[in-house]
Amino acid sequence: MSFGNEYLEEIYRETEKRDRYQKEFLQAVHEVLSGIGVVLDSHPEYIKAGIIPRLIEPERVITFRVSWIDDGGKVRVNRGFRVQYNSAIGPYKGGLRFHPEVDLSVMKFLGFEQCFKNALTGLAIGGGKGGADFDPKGKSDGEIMRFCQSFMTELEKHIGQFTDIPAGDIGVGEREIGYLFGQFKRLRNEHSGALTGKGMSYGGSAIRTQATGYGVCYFTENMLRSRGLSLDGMSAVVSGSGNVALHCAEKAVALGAKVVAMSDSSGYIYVPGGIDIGLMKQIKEKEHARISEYARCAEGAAFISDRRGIWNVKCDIAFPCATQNELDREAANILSENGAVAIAEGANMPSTPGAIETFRKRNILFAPAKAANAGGVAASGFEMAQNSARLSWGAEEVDERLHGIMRQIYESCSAAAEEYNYPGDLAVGANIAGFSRIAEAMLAQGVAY
Ligand code: NDP
Ligand code: 2IT
Repeated sequence: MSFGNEYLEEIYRETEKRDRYQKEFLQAVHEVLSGIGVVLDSHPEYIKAGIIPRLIEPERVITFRVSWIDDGGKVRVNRGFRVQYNSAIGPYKGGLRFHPEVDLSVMKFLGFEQCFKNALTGLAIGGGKGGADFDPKGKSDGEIMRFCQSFMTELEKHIGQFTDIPAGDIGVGEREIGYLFGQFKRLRNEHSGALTGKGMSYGGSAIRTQATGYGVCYFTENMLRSRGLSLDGMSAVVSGSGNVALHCAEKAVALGAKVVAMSDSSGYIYVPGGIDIGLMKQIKEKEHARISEYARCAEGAAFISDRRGIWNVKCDIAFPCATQNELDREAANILSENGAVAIAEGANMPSTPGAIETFRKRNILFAPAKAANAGGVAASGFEMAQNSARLSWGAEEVDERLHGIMRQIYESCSAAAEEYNYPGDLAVGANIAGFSRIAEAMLAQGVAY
């Protein structure tokens, strides 16, 4: 650990002591602190106001029991969470994740990252995250609905359009948001924008489903342009095959790239001639099948049952879009040796610290998650704006706004990196730009005691 700053080192040591079992959370805190020492040098008032220790500690953590009855009549119990991290710049905002690996560390790392990401969008949204250690795999539609209803019966007490606005994440898509919203409305007798990612028939926004993946590509185009490059003609590898991965792949292909590999948690498919994204969407979104199905349907496609092996596939650009810590130092070295020139993170914290170090050392362009995947939450912000105004914008208008916001995020990360003497380091730039906005808002609002 070295932040080149004793004050930050002391704070990190304290955090480590307090939250010693929260591996992912500590990793996220370490990554942010390692880039912001330079800001403190020119802003001693942030130290005096205790901005950093206050920012590290979530404003509120709610955990709750979610009991539900499965199709066999058996009572099941899961653990639900909502981490209301920081509301300095707006109401808490962030997704809900349903995945068996969800625990407090994962919730806190995601909530912490969300604060900076949301600040980067320039919108008035604070940071939060939630979810449950519920595994949607193999559950019937009825079980999913009953689980969502039970989950919302408790969550409803803590959210609202001016307080905290959840959305989707891993395992929570449009179907789950529908069931969650239905229960929220029933309990509150209120049809408001308290959730985003809603269906278009009841208050959703055009392009919200696509926004995270599309936004990753828009950010990437801005980043590549800085080296005179573009996605056009590049070969790409996209890990995952969920919401973010599918729309990232779709837009990459629309912009002229060839996506040669995609994955799920059971393995990856390799298609040297390029994946047919329409067919992939049919298999994943309509049939809800495993990715191996693609190899059965399409010629020239191979399925390899090794999910980490995807990074061995030669490509110009890699888009990790599945989950945290899926791309480690070894994978980063292989990507680099195979000639990759850029990495753009669609998932949250997909690259390990060792991988990020490798990208830096090897001068590989790196688009960090909190900037590159902010298009999803930005479109959620658009959905909130439309709900408040009782209006609905067309797809073209939303897409144009998304373009604008991703360009602005790229420019503010790039400018912050430049200003603080880390030219071209978008990871440091994102931390500085996000942090600076939250710090100013916290400073203005004083210390509550
Ligand atoms: P989905 O549930 O739609 O898809 C997740 C994909 O990742 C699936 O292909 C899944 O495979 C794979 N995956 C999940 N867990 C693992 C694991 N432990 N190992 C290997 N593969 C895994 O989720 P999203 O696409 O919405 O989310 C993907 C990432 O993007 C997450 O990190 C999320 O936090 C982030 N993100 C999402 C946003 C959104 O708007 N949805 C916004 C910004 C970031 P399988 O089906 O086999 O489990
Ligand atoms: O990680 C994320 O930014 C999300 N899962 C989306 C959050 C949101 O509120 O749209």
